[in-house]
Amino acid sequence: MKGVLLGLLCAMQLASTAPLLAQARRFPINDDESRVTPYTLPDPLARSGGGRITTADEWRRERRPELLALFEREIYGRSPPRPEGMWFETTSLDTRAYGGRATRKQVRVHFLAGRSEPYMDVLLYVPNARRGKVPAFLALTYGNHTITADTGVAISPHFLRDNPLPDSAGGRAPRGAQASRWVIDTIIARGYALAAVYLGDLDPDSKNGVADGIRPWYMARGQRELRPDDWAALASWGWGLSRALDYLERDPDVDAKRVALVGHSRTGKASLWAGARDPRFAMIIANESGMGGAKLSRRNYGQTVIDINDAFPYWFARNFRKYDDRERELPVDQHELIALIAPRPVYVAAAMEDQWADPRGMFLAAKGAESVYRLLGARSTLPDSMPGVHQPTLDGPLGFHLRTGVHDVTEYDWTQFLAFADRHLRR
Ligand code: GTR
Repeated sequence: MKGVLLGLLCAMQLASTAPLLAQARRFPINDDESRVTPYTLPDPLARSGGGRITTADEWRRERRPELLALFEREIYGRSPPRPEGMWFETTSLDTRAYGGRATRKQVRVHFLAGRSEPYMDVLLYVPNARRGKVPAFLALTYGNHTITADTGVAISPHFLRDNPLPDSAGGRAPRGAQASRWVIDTIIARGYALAAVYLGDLDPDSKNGVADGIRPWYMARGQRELRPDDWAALASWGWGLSRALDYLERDPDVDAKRVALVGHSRTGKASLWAGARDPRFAMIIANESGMGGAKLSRRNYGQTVIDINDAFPYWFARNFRKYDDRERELPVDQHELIALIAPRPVYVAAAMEDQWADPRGMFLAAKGAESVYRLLGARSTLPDSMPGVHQPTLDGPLGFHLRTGVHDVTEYDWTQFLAFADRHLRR
Protein backbone atom coordinates (compact mmCIF):
# COMPACT_ATOMS: atom_id res chain seq x y z
CA MET A 1 0.00 0.00 0.00
CA LYS A 2 1.42 3.34 -0.96
CA GLY A 3 2.03 6.61 0.75
CA VAL A 4 -1.06 8.66 0.18
CA LEU A 5 -3.50 5.91 0.87
CA LEU A 6 -1.56 4.76 3.85
CA GLY A 7 -1.40 8.29 5.21
CA LEU A 8 -5.15 8.70 4.78
CA LEU A 9 -5.95 5.32 6.26
CA CYS A 10 -3.70 5.99 9.15
CA ALA A 11 -5.25 9.40 9.80
CA MET A 12 -8.71 7.87 9.72
CA GLN A 13 -7.70 5.06 11.98
CA LEU A 14 -6.13 7.44 14.42
CA ALA A 15 -9.08 9.76 14.37
CA SER A 16 -11.52 7.07 15.24
CA THR A 17 -9.50 5.09 17.76
CA ALA A 18 -7.78 7.80 19.74
CA PRO A 19 -8.88 6.62 23.19
CA LEU A 20 -8.71 2.95 22.23
CA LEU A 21 -5.24 2.68 20.80
CA ALA A 22 -4.43 -0.33 22.90
CA GLN A 23 -7.16 -2.59 21.60
CA ALA A 24 -6.55 -2.70 17.90
CA ARG A 25 -2.81 -3.21 18.07
CA ARG A 26 -0.64 -6.25 17.59
CA PHE A 27 1.59 -5.06 20.40
CA PRO A 28 0.29 -3.55 23.61
CA ILE A 29 0.15 0.22 23.34
CA ASN A 30 -0.28 2.45 26.33
CA ASP A 31 -2.48 5.52 26.09
CA ASP A 32 -2.94 6.08 29.78
CA GLU A 33 -0.67 8.72 31.24
CA SER A 34 -0.83 7.14 34.70
CA ARG A 35 0.73 3.98 33.28
CA VAL A 36 3.82 5.64 31.90
CA THR A 37 6.74 3.89 33.57
CA PRO A 38 9.39 6.19 35.01
CA TYR A 39 12.51 6.43 32.86
CA THR A 40 15.78 8.30 32.88
CA LEU A 41 16.88 10.08 29.75
CA PRO A 42 20.49 9.97 28.67
CA ASP A 43 22.17 13.34 29.31
CA PRO A 44 23.15 14.90 25.98
CA LEU A 45 26.03 16.66 27.71
CA ALA A 46 27.46 13.59 29.42
CA ARG A 47 30.63 12.29 27.79
CA SER A 48 30.44 8.62 26.93
CA GLY A 49 33.75 8.12 28.69
CA GLY A 50 32.59 10.01 31.81
CA GLY A 51 32.60 13.70 32.71
CA ARG A 52 30.60 16.51 31.22
CA ILE A 53 30.74 18.68 28.18
CA THR A 54 30.99 22.27 29.42
CA THR A 55 31.82 24.37 26.38
CA ALA A 56 30.28 24.94 22.97
CA ASP A 57 33.56 23.94 21.44
CA GLU A 58 33.59 20.58 23.23
CA TRP A 59 30.04 20.01 22.09
CA ARG A 60 30.92 20.69 18.49
CA ARG A 61 34.20 18.81 18.40
CA GLU A 62 33.44 15.82 20.64
CA ARG A 63 29.91 15.21 21.67
CA ARG A 64 27.96 16.17 18.57
CA PRO A 65 29.89 13.84 16.26
CA GLU A 66 29.66 11.07 18.84
CA LEU A 67 25.87 11.40 19.16
CA LEU A 68 25.39 11.71 15.43
CA ALA A 69 27.33 8.48 14.88
CA LEU A 70 25.15 6.68 17.43
CA PHE A 71 21.92 7.78 15.74
CA GLU A 72 23.39 6.78 12.42
CA ARG A 73 24.58 3.34 13.53
CA GLU A 74 21.67 2.34 15.74
CA ILE A 75 18.62 4.07 14.28
CA TYR A 76 18.64 5.61 10.82
CA GLY A 77 21.66 4.02 9.16
CA ARG A 78 24.64 5.53 7.38
CA SER A 79 24.04 7.57 4.24
CA PRO A 80 26.57 8.16 1.48
CA PRO A 81 28.25 11.57 1.16
CA ARG A 82 27.11 14.19 -1.30
CA PRO A 83 27.53 12.60 -4.71
CA GLU A 84 30.19 13.99 -6.95
CA GLY A 85 29.16 14.83 -10.46
CA MET A 86 25.54 15.58 -9.57
CA TRP A 87 23.89 17.67 -12.27
CA PHE A 88 20.74 19.73 -12.51
CA GLU A 89 18.36 20.08 -15.40
CA THR A 90 15.56 22.62 -15.46
CA THR A 91 12.67 20.75 -17.05
CA SER A 92 10.08 23.53 -16.94
CA LEU A 93 9.75 27.16 -16.05
CA ASP A 94 6.57 29.23 -15.83
CA THR A 95 6.60 32.77 -14.52
CA ARG A 96 2.78 32.96 -14.44
CA ALA A 97 1.90 30.30 -11.87
CA TYR A 98 -0.67 30.97 -9.14
CA GLY A 99 -2.37 33.73 -11.07
CA GLY A 100 0.95 35.36 -11.86
CA ARG A 101 1.98 35.57 -8.22
CA ALA A 102 4.63 32.87 -8.46
CA THR A 103 7.21 31.38 -10.75
CA ARG A 104 7.12 27.64 -10.98
CA LYS A 105 10.32 25.78 -11.75
CA GLN A 106 10.83 22.08 -12.00
CA VAL A 107 14.37 20.86 -11.77
CA ARG A 108 15.61 17.32 -12.23
CA VAL A 109 18.49 16.48 -9.93
CA HIS A 110 20.63 13.73 -11.46
CA PHE A 111 22.74 12.02 -8.88
CA LEU A 112 25.44 10.50 -11.11
CA ALA A 113 27.74 12.19 -13.59
CA GLY A 114 27.03 11.62 -17.24
CA ARG A 115 23.83 9.64 -16.83
CA SER A 116 20.19 10.34 -16.37
CA GLU A 117 19.33 7.79 -13.65
CA PRO A 118 18.96 7.94 -10.74
CA TYR A 119 17.24 11.28 -10.31
CA MET A 120 14.68 13.17 -8.28
CA ASP A 121 12.56 16.16 -9.25
CA VAL A 122 12.35 19.40 -7.30
CA LEU A 123 9.19 21.45 -7.68
CA LEU A 124 9.81 25.07 -6.74
CA TYR A 125 7.43 27.99 -6.39
CA VAL A 126 9.07 31.37 -5.93
CA PRO A 127 7.03 34.48 -5.15
CA ASN A 128 7.13 36.99 -8.00
CA ALA A 129 6.83 39.91 -5.60
CA ARG A 130 10.38 39.44 -4.36
CA ARG A 131 13.28 41.72 -3.84
CA GLY A 132 16.40 39.59 -3.85
CA LYS A 133 16.65 36.04 -2.69
CA VAL A 134 13.82 34.64 -0.60
CA PRO A 135 13.78 32.16 2.29
CA ALA A 136 12.17 28.82 1.51
CA PHE A 137 10.32 25.88 2.95
CA LEU A 138 11.51 22.52 1.69
CA ALA A 139 9.39 19.41 2.08
CA LEU A 140 8.88 15.83 1.02
CA THR A 141 5.53 14.99 -0.57
CA TYR A 142 3.45 11.95 -1.51
CA GLY A 143 3.50 13.18 -5.08
CA ASN A 144 4.33 16.76 -6.02
CA HIS A 145 1.16 16.95 -8.10
CA THR A 146 -0.91 16.11 -5.01
CA ILE A 147 0.00 19.34 -3.20
CA THR A 148 -1.55 21.67 -5.78
CA ALA A 149 -4.20 21.84 -8.46
CA ASP A 150 -1.63 23.51 -10.74
CA THR A 151 -1.77 21.35 -13.87
CA GLY A 152 1.74 22.36 -14.85
CA VAL A 153 3.21 20.13 -12.15
CA ALA A 154 4.66 16.96 -13.60
CA ILE A 155 3.55 13.62 -12.21
CA SER A 156 6.69 11.74 -11.28
CA PRO A 157 7.32 8.54 -13.23
CA HIS A 158 8.16 7.02 -9.85
CA PHE A 159 4.73 7.99 -8.58
CA LEU A 160 3.15 6.19 -11.52
CA ARG A 161 5.29 3.15 -10.74
CA ASP A 162 4.30 3.26 -7.06
CA ASN A 163 0.62 3.96 -7.74
CA PRO A 164 -0.48 2.12 -10.87
CA LEU A 165 -3.33 4.32 -11.98
CA PRO A 166 -6.64 2.88 -13.10
CA ASP A 167 -7.12 5.82 -15.46
CA SER A 168 -5.37 8.84 -16.85
CA ALA A 169 -7.56 11.25 -14.88
CA GLY A 170 -5.48 10.92 -11.80
CA GLY A 171 -6.78 7.73 -10.32
CA ARG A 172 -6.07 7.28 -6.66
CA ALA A 173 -4.21 10.48 -6.00
CA PRO A 174 -5.46 13.18 -8.29
CA ARG A 175 -3.92 16.59 -8.59
CA GLY A 176 -4.38 18.54 -5.45
CA ALA A 177 -5.48 15.53 -3.38
CA GLN A 178 -3.38 16.81 -0.49
CA ALA A 179 -3.76 20.52 -1.21
CA SER A 180 -5.37 21.26 2.15
CA ARG A 181 -2.04 20.43 3.78
CA TRP A 182 -0.14 23.04 1.76
CA VAL A 183 -1.19 26.67 1.98
CA ILE A 184 0.82 27.52 -1.09
CA ASP A 185 -0.97 30.83 -1.78
CA THR A 186 -0.25 32.00 1.74
CA ILE A 187 3.36 30.83 1.64
CA ILE A 188 3.92 32.82 -1.54
CA ALA A 189 2.07 35.87 -0.23
CA ARG A 190 4.24 35.85 2.87
CA GLY A 191 7.38 36.00 0.74
CA TYR A 192 8.58 32.43 1.00
CA ALA A 193 9.43 29.95 -1.71
CA LEU A 194 8.23 26.37 -1.46
CA ALA A 195 10.35 23.49 -2.71
CA ALA A 196 8.97 19.96 -2.84
CA VAL A 197 10.31 16.49 -3.57
CA TYR A 198 8.24 13.32 -4.01
CA LEU A 199 9.59 10.82 -1.50
CA GLY A 200 9.15 7.96 -3.99
CA ASP A 201 11.86 9.52 -6.15
CA LEU A 202 14.19 8.33 -3.36
CA ASP A 203 12.45 5.31 -1.91
CA PRO A 204 8.93 4.13 -2.69
CA ASP A 205 7.86 3.66 0.96
CA SER A 206 6.89 0.04 0.71
CA LYS A 207 8.11 -3.17 2.27
CA ASN A 208 9.87 -4.61 -0.73
CA GLY A 209 10.61 -1.28 -2.33
CA VAL A 210 14.32 -0.92 -1.76
CA ALA A 211 15.23 -2.10 -5.26
CA ASP A 212 13.12 0.72 -6.73
CA GLY A 213 14.82 3.43 -4.72
CA ILE A 214 18.24 5.01 -4.83
CA ARG A 215 19.93 2.87 -2.20
CA PRO A 216 21.04 0.07 -4.54
CA TRP A 217 22.98 2.67 -6.52
CA TYR A 218 25.18 3.24 -3.51
CA MET A 219 25.90 -0.34 -2.52
CA ALA A 220 29.49 -1.46 -2.53
CA ARG A 221 30.65 -3.73 -5.34
CA GLY A 222 29.40 -7.22 -4.67
CA GLN A 223 27.09 -6.11 -1.86
CA ARG A 224 23.79 -7.96 -2.12
CA GLU A 225 21.84 -6.67 0.81
CA LEU A 226 21.82 -3.79 3.23
CA ARG A 227 24.08 -4.10 6.26
CA PRO A 228 22.63 -3.63 9.74
CA ASP A 229 23.85 -0.05 9.85
CA ASP A 230 23.12 0.88 6.25
CA TRP A 231 20.65 3.66 5.54
CA ALA A 232 16.97 2.87 5.52
CA ALA A 233 14.06 4.64 3.86
CA LEU A 234 13.87 7.57 6.29
CA ALA A 235 17.56 8.27 5.81
CA SER A 236 17.22 8.07 2.03
CA TRP A 237 14.45 10.68 2.18
CA GLY A 238 16.58 12.86 4.43
CA TRP A 239 19.50 12.49 2.07
CA GLY A 240 17.26 13.61 -0.77
CA LEU A 241 16.42 16.76 1.18
CA SER A 242 20.13 17.55 1.37
CA ARG A 243 20.40 17.00 -2.37
CA ALA A 244 17.48 19.39 -2.90
CA LEU A 245 19.41 21.93 -0.85
CA ASP A 246 22.44 21.33 -3.07
CA TYR A 247 20.23 22.49 -5.91
CA LEU A 248 18.76 25.43 -3.99
CA GLU A 249 22.31 26.65 -3.33
CA ARG A 250 22.55 27.21 -7.08
CA ASP A 251 19.12 28.71 -7.57
CA PRO A 252 19.37 32.47 -8.12
CA ASP A 253 16.05 33.22 -6.39
CA VAL A 254 16.35 31.24 -3.16
CA ASP A 255 18.49 32.11 -0.18
CA ALA A 256 19.91 28.67 0.62
CA LYS A 257 21.05 29.92 4.02
CA ARG A 258 17.40 30.39 5.00
CA VAL A 259 15.81 27.07 4.13
CA ALA A 260 13.38 25.54 6.62
CA LEU A 261 12.55 21.87 6.37
CA VAL A 262 8.94 21.12 7.06
CA GLY A 263 7.69 17.58 7.46
CA HIS A 264 4.66 15.76 8.76
CA SER A 265 4.62 12.36 10.40
CA ARG A 266 7.05 10.09 8.53
CA THR A 267 8.39 13.03 6.58
CA GLY A 268 8.71 14.91 9.89
CA LYS A 269 10.96 12.08 11.10
CA ALA A 270 13.03 12.30 7.90
CA SER A 271 13.25 16.09 8.24
CA LEU A 272 14.57 15.92 11.79
CA TRP A 273 17.20 13.41 10.75
CA ALA A 274 18.16 15.52 7.72
CA GLY A 275 18.41 18.58 9.96
CA ALA A 276 20.59 16.74 12.45
CA ARG A 277 22.99 15.57 9.76
CA ASP A 278 23.13 18.63 7.58
CA PRO A 279 23.91 21.90 9.36
CA ARG A 280 23.05 23.91 6.25
CA PHE A 281 19.34 23.65 7.05
CA ALA A 282 18.43 26.82 8.91
CA MET A 283 15.28 25.53 10.63
CA ILE A 284 13.36 22.29 11.09
CA ILE A 285 9.61 22.00 11.52
CA ALA A 286 8.41 18.55 12.55
CA ASN A 287 4.66 18.17 12.59
CA GLU A 288 3.29 15.20 14.53
CA SER A 289 6.50 13.31 13.85
CA GLY A 290 6.00 10.86 16.72
CA MET A 291 8.02 7.69 17.15
CA GLY A 292 11.40 7.90 15.45
CA GLY A 293 10.82 11.66 15.17
CA ALA A 294 10.41 14.05 18.08
CA LYS A 295 8.79 11.58 20.49
CA LEU A 296 10.91 10.14 23.30
CA SER A 297 11.37 6.42 22.65
CA ARG A 298 11.72 5.65 26.35
CA ARG A 299 8.26 6.96 27.18
CA ASN A 300 5.89 4.03 26.86
CA TYR A 301 2.99 6.04 25.53
CA GLY A 302 1.60 5.83 21.99
CA GLN A 303 3.63 4.16 19.29
CA THR A 304 6.60 2.05 20.40
CA VAL A 305 9.81 0.86 18.81
CA ILE A 306 8.53 -2.66 18.27
CA ASP A 307 5.33 -1.40 16.71
CA ILE A 308 7.05 0.85 14.22
CA ASN A 309 9.70 -1.75 13.36
CA ASP A 310 6.97 -4.28 12.76
CA ALA A 311 4.81 -2.04 10.62
CA PHE A 312 7.64 -0.30 8.76
CA PRO A 313 10.71 -2.55 8.91
CA TYR A 314 12.26 -0.61 6.05
CA TRP A 315 12.13 2.84 7.67
CA PHE A 316 15.01 2.31 10.08
CA ALA A 317 18.40 0.62 9.97
CA ARG A 318 18.23 -3.05 10.85
CA ASN A 319 20.16 -2.32 14.04
CA PHE A 320 17.10 -0.54 15.41
CA ARG A 321 15.37 -3.90 15.85
CA LYS A 322 17.70 -4.56 18.79
CA TYR A 323 15.58 -2.10 20.73
CA ASP A 324 12.20 -3.75 20.19
CA ASP A 325 10.75 -3.74 23.71
CA ARG A 326 14.17 -2.61 24.93
CA GLU A 327 13.94 1.14 24.57
CA ARG A 328 15.94 1.66 27.71
CA GLU A 329 18.97 0.10 26.10
CA LEU A 330 19.07 2.72 23.38
CA PRO A 331 22.33 4.68 23.74
CA VAL A 332 20.41 7.84 22.75
CA ASP A 333 16.89 9.21 22.87
CA GLN A 334 15.09 11.60 20.60
CA HIS A 335 15.71 14.75 22.67
CA GLU A 336 19.29 14.30 21.51
CA LEU A 337 18.17 14.26 17.89
CA ILE A 338 16.73 17.74 18.47
CA ALA A 339 19.91 18.72 20.34
CA LEU A 340 21.95 17.80 17.26
CA ILE A 341 20.15 20.60 15.43
CA ALA A 342 21.02 23.21 18.07
CA PRO A 343 21.33 26.14 18.05
CA ARG A 344 19.22 26.21 14.89
CA PRO A 345 15.47 26.65 15.50
CA VAL A 346 13.29 23.55 15.75
CA TYR A 347 9.50 23.60 15.85
CA VAL A 348 7.66 20.57 17.19
CA ALA A 349 3.91 20.36 16.61
CA ALA A 350 1.36 17.97 18.09
CA ALA A 351 -2.39 17.34 18.00
CA MET A 352 -4.80 16.27 20.72
CA GLU A 353 -6.36 13.44 18.76
CA ASP A 354 -2.99 12.18 17.66
CA GLN A 355 -2.01 10.49 20.91
CA TRP A 356 -0.31 7.84 18.79
CA ALA A 357 2.47 10.35 18.19
CA ASP A 358 2.60 11.17 21.92
CA PRO A 359 2.23 14.97 22.19
CA ARG A 360 3.72 15.06 25.67
CA GLY A 361 6.60 12.82 24.65
CA MET A 362 7.40 15.28 21.85
CA PHE A 363 7.19 18.28 24.16
CA LEU A 364 9.50 16.56 26.64
CA ALA A 365 12.01 15.78 23.91
CA ALA A 366 12.16 19.47 23.01
CA LYS A 367 12.62 20.27 26.72
CA GLY A 368 15.35 17.64 26.89
CA ALA A 369 17.32 19.49 24.22
CA GLU A 370 17.31 22.79 26.11
CA SER A 371 20.62 22.23 27.91
CA VAL A 372 22.43 21.99 24.59
CA TYR A 373 20.75 25.10 23.22
CA ARG A 374 21.73 26.94 26.40
CA LEU A 375 25.34 25.81 26.09
CA LEU A 376 25.37 27.16 22.54
CA GLY A 377 23.96 30.49 23.66
CA ALA A 378 20.34 30.02 22.53
CA ARG A 379 17.83 30.45 25.31
CA SER A 380 14.70 28.32 25.13
CA THR A 381 11.37 29.94 25.97
CA LEU A 382 9.41 26.70 26.27
CA PRO A 383 7.17 26.63 29.36
CA ASP A 384 8.22 24.37 32.22
CA SER A 385 5.39 21.98 31.70
CA MET A 386 3.24 20.86 28.81
CA PRO A 387 1.23 23.83 27.50
CA GLY A 388 -2.50 23.58 26.86
CA VAL A 389 -4.06 23.59 23.41
CA HIS A 390 -3.50 26.56 21.14
CA GLN A 391 -0.74 28.09 23.24
CA PRO A 392 2.14 28.06 20.79
CA THR A 393 5.70 28.87 21.82
CA LEU A 394 7.13 30.92 18.96
CA ASP A 395 9.85 33.17 20.31
CA GLY A 396 12.76 31.00 21.36
CA PRO A 397 14.77 28.57 19.25
CA LEU A 398 12.54 25.71 20.40
CA GLY A 399 8.93 26.07 19.30
CA PHE A 400 5.97 23.90 20.18
CA HIS A 401 2.24 23.74 19.84
CA LEU A 402 -0.57 21.40 20.65
CA ARG A 403 -3.75 21.90 18.66
CA THR A 404 -7.12 20.24 18.67
CA GLY A 405 -7.93 17.69 15.98
CA VAL A 406 -6.42 14.69 14.30
CA HIS A 407 -3.17 13.62 12.63
CA ASP A 408 -2.96 16.06 9.75
CA VAL A 409 -1.46 19.35 8.62
CA THR A 410 -3.92 22.19 8.99
CA GLU A 411 -4.10 25.92 8.50
CA TYR A 412 -3.57 26.36 12.22
CA ASP A 413 -0.27 24.49 11.92
CA TRP A 414 0.88 26.65 9.01
CA THR A 415 -0.09 29.84 10.81
CA GLN A 416 2.35 28.90 13.57
CA PHE A 417 5.04 27.62 11.19
CA LEU A 418 4.97 30.88 9.26
CA ALA A 419 5.03 32.94 12.45
CA PHE A 420 7.99 30.90 13.71
CA ALA A 421 9.78 31.30 10.38
CA ASP A 422 9.05 35.05 10.35
CA ARG A 423 10.71 35.35 13.73
CA HIS A 424 13.79 33.31 12.94
CA LEU A 425 14.40 33.45 9.21
CA ARG A 426 13.60 37.05 8.35
CA ARG A 427 16.50 39.42 8.14
C1 GTR B 1 1.85 5.60 10.84
C2 GTR B 1 3.07 5.41 11.70
C3 GTR B 1 3.43 6.75 12.32
C4 GTR B 1 3.46 7.85 11.28
C5 GTR B 1 2.34 7.74 10.27
C6 GTR B 1 2.48 8.63 9.05
O1 GTR B 1 1.33 4.45 10.34
O2 GTR B 1 2.78 4.47 12.68
O3 GTR B 1 4.66 6.66 13.01
O4 GTR B 1 4.69 7.88 10.65
O5 GTR B 1 2.21 6.46 9.80
O6 GTR B 1 3.58 8.79 8.53
O7 GTR B 1 1.47 9.15 8.60
